[in-house]
Amino acid sequence: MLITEKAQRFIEQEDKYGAHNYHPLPVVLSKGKGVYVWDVDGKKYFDFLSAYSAVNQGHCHPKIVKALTDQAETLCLTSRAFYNDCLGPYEEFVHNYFGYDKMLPMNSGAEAVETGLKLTRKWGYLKKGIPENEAIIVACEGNFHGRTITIVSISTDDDARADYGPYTPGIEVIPYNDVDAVQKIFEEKGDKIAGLLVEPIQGEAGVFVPDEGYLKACYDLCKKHNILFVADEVQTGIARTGKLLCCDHESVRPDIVILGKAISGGVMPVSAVLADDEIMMTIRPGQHGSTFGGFPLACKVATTALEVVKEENLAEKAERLGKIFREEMLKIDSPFVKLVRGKGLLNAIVIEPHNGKEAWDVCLKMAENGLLAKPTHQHIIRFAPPLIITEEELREAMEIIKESIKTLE
Ligand code: IF1
Repeated sequence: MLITEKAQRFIEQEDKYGAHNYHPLPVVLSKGKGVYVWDVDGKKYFDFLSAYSAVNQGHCHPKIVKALTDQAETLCLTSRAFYNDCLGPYEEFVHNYFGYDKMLPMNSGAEAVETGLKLTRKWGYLKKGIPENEAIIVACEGNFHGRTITIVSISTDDDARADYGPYTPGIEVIPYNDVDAVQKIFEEKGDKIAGLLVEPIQGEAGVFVPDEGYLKACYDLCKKHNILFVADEVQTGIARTGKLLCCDHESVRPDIVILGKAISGGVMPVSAVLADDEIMMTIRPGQHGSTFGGFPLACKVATTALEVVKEENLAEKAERLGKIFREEMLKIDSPFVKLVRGKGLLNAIVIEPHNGKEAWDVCLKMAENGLLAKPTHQHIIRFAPPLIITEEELREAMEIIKESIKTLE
């Protein structure tokens, strides 16, 4: 892949002055519109990462950008020391949109997960009556919930976790997609377990879709043992998988929903936790918060980004186009393609290394041909275009993917 001098300068700058906590593809982006991004040399690409599903509404969506700039000229930040005229309307909008009594606004996905865990523990002590400091939260192997110390304490990925100890206690990890494991731990320790934290699809694990019925079975076990079902929908939510929430596929209504990424259309960090009063009201004034959480700019941007999801039928689009994507990718007859999986427009191809080439090489070839995607776990490529993509654009993009795989053979 050709790296121009101009691009190289930006890469070297990051390399020299920035922490080395990422290993990006050697592409330097400077502009985005809809399903496309452009690099500093003006080359155009399909964006098939969508900032890890944050840009579901497409880059620089005019309506969302307008909400941002209008509000930016009016009032940006008040803190929660005072009321403002944006938060209440946003909270009521989210109540009507998702059907939960209340929301708690935060900024990043990790903060929302932390909030969900704090809420789960509070409920465990105040409502369920778990003895002080004995609450357990159950999570799943292969999870990705963010990067705070408590969250990496839950992680089973050595890269994410190693050398960040001592780890937060009170967490038990069981295999994912294994109902028996849930049943077993609930039967052994159910009276001390406050919540079960699950991703409806594991993104980082390589778009690992659990068996049909898994979420429902987990939910039913939670109800049986008076345990909260906590869904991390940071990546799967907001229409990505073909429904507003991925849990909707199994008609499961989580006790706590954690949202982030696309709730703002990728315009700024906005996250939220949804729950009904019996849970949400266990946190009282002074017991949790954030300077920016629910700030006026975020309220306007998120409201508009959620409106766009409905107005442009993004859930239905993701469902329909996702089927086409998997169908077409399965048709690729190549030693590289081992497996195609996903739901809606959150998909992955599992790559079988061939001729010394692996997923990274496929991604470099696709970038050369005008499509950006990123490998995860060395042999898996995630494909998650903005949901505003048209069928025609999708077909064009799929040609690039096929062509790239074919030329590598
Ligand atoms: C990075 C993966 C995606 C998430 C779920 C919470 C968060 C995330 C289900 C935290 C964040 C990210 C962060 C990003 C890579 C990425 C990712 F590859 F690691 F797994 F999307 F697939 N829950 N996911 O997926 O949200 O605090 O980042 O706003 O570079 O760490 P955040």
